Amino acid sequence: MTQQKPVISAAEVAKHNTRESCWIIVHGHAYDVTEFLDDHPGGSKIILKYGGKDATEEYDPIHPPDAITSNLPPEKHLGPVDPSTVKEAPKELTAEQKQREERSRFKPPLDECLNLHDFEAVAKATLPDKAWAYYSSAADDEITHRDNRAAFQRIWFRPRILRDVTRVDWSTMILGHKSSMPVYITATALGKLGHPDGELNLTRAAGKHGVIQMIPTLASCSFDEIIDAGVQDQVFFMQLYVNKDRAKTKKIVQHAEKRGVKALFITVDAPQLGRREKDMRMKFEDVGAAVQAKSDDKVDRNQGAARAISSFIDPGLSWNDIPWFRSITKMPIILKGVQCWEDAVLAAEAGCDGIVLSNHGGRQLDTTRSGIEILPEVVDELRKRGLFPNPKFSIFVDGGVRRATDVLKAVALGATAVGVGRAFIYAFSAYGQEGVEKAVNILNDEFEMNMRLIGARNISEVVPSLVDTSSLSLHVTTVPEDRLYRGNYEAMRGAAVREI
Ligand code: PPY
Repeated sequence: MTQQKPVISAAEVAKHNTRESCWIIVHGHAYDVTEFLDDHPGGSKIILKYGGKDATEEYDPIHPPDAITSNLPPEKHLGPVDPSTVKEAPKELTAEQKQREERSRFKPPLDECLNLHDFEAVAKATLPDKAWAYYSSAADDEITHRDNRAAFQRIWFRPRILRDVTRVDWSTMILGHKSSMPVYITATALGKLGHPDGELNLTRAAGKHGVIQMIPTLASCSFDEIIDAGVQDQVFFMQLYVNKDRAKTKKIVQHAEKRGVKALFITVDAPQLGRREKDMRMKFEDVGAAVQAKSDDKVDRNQGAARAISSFIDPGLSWNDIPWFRSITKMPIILKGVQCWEDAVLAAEAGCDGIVLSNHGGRQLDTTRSGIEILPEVVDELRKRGLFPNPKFSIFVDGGVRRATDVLKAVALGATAVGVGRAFIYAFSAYGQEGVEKAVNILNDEFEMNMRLIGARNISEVVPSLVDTSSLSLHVTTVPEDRLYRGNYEAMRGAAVREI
């Protein structure tokens, strides 16, 4: 439609830079956003900052490409802007950008990444401050975030010997779909903060390596873009934040099912978004991705990127909604964010197809236990009730997974597969699609070696007796320091300066 409209000059757009008449340019097209100003989930101030100008660079990381076209009525799509009239303003790099560019020049070659931690180190050095703050931040004192990692270190192996491990196979089935490893790429939002191709880096790598990707509700790329980037028969799951407006949720779910998504993971641990202080300290200015938000939501831009765009999520979601989800989709329904055996049992009894034992990467309630720590109690209680093992009810775990040994520990304790989120974002933030492929290859190498060393030839031989969990629930000492997270919590800058 927009293509048939007359070409507009940048000078004409520039005249409309006030609250009374506000036009912006996104991807070479002009839009009249005057009436949308107060409806913008990120508030009007940020749009007004770009009134009369090209907002593409600011818009891209935090909006799916179709956000503007699908939120504005067609008459507000003004038409293409004549590129010859657009004057590129000379770009002044900020001190932070200059430092990052400098560090990026000395980025280690991809081959030097030997494990998944390495991607985090490179991402920390090279990502823009806001992106690093958003991805790496966790709730409050980040204790749960650190313990997600530490919990795996409280499990020890009891390897078996002399089992002829010439051939080992770590491929598996996840919800009836083949996966090259008991790992899936879990949902993480705002992929374009880290890399211009955002989530597509994951899609392309996953398609090549037979790994399943969970598409996030708040991806930077549009849902259809992600599906379209998949190879034939590529398996996708979908992560869902449930909107207060159930009609919107229904539309999203049914569209996903129509496009062939194989399972629906409903996030149940975020009735309100946790305080990620590192993110909040960034005072994220543009907060627009939540195109589902309601017009009367107030936006506090001091709350960080995630909190500012989460107002559409329904805190009223309850067990009573499960039958409704069943009525609108035939996809398996998995609850993501279960944190105790009681809720695991309720989920099984409610007819769900599975659960993810997860604390949302430590980003929600601080000092909750890690998914891996909860797994044994969940398995025990389900087993007592005849609900485990059960091919119709799968248990997944996420949080802190960086090594194939972590995955094997979870599988030994009864998980079908584990989700890996941040490690893959860091991989593409640092090295694009190639980084994700390298991360998958590293995991494959680790699986081969570790399957041999624990004496398991295939996933069905990865059984509880291969692990010692006697220390798993001990919280008698403080969470140990870990080279991965040292210095991850960033203190208030002013205070740090005064200390020096
Ligand atoms: C998170 O940041 O933890 C998320 O799950 C994504 C998100 C982003 C913005 C609003 C709500 C959730």
